Amino acid sequence: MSKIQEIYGKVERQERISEVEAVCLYEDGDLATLQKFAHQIRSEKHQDKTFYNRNIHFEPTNKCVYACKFCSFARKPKATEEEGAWDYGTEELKEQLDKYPVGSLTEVHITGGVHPDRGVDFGEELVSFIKRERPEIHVKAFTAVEVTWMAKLSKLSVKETLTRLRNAGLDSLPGGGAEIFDSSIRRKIAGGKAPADRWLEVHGEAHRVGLSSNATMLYGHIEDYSHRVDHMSRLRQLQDETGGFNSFIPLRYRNENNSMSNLKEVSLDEDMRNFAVARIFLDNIPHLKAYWVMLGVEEAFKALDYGVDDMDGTVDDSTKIYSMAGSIENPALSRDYLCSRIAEHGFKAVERNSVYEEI
Ligand code: V47
Ligand code: SF4
Repeated sequence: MSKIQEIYGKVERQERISEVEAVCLYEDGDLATLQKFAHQIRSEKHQDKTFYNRNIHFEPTNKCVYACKFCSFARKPKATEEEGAWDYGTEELKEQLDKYPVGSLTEVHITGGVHPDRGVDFGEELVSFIKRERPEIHVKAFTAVEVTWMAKLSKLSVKETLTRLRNAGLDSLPGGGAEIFDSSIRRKIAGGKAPADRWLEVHGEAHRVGLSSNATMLYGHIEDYSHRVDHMSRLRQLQDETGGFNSFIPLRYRNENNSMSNLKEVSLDEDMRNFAVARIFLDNIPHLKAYWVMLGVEEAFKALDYGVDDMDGTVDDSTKIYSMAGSIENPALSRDYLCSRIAEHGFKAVERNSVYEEI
């Protein structure tokens, strides 16, 4: 029996596959076969349900002490408004929240640049403001990179920082800042910012203090398949220990307006291959998310056939990270649109809260 047939057999028997086997699936797996396996796994976990939520983003600043090469969003710490930089606080947050009547929103996702002067106090201020104004809203805020910076600036441990944020009302961490864990690739594209071990430490600590989280992977730039598998393997290992990850979110590198714009974006088939292998390999992370804002709406619906069970949310034109990198301008989907398109694709739309309880 050929190597690939042996791996197919393992997947069919629902056995965990190794890193070497996952690389082999990426390289030699037949896309239709990967699709079939990924679909079987998602059907077993979630039947025909496809999850979404009603969420907005709040991006408090795009000033950043780092200069990741793939980033189209960040401005230098001393950049001015004329140069496209912004600093928002509770006033702007209030303006944003006031647009939404009580009950029309279940989550605010806060992330942005790593601001040179904003430590844990600023994080606490934003989170507690939302909890005071709108206690029913789930606050998913601050990537592991932002948390690491807050801890450093406020001279606290990661655990102390997370505990303070949790006590202020933080509910979970988003999955950003993971990029690709391999140190040689990470150094080239995201030099200087929290290394892989720190990212994983922050999420492990978050899980231990009672905050769940998500995990992303930025792919389709200078990494190869072994780097993607290494990335997912480290997540799988941490998940075995803590069980705190809700969803895995592969993010295809978008190439406009950044320092790696010379790279071509990968094809749609490559996106689908990536979703399918992720669904097969990450047997212990319950949800696989297609973030339509980044991937494109049609592409995200297509991904439902490749193991994806979550479409993220309505977003309502509240994020700039992706449009600045060449993705959808003014991203917003109504609940009706999401539900009818999910149904058109043969799935049942299910509104969820941020920890995937059905609403
Ligand atoms: O870490 C930045 C990525 C991430 C580009 O947890 C880019 O539910 C592609 O993590 N091309 C931040 N990707 C966004 C994020 C996220 C999004 C949606 C939901 C959740 C969640 C988390 O955006 C960064 C980085 O990997 N990113 N620039 C780019 N040019
Ligand atoms: Fe800063 Fe995040 Fe952009 Fe990197 S990806 S430059 S950390 S905003």
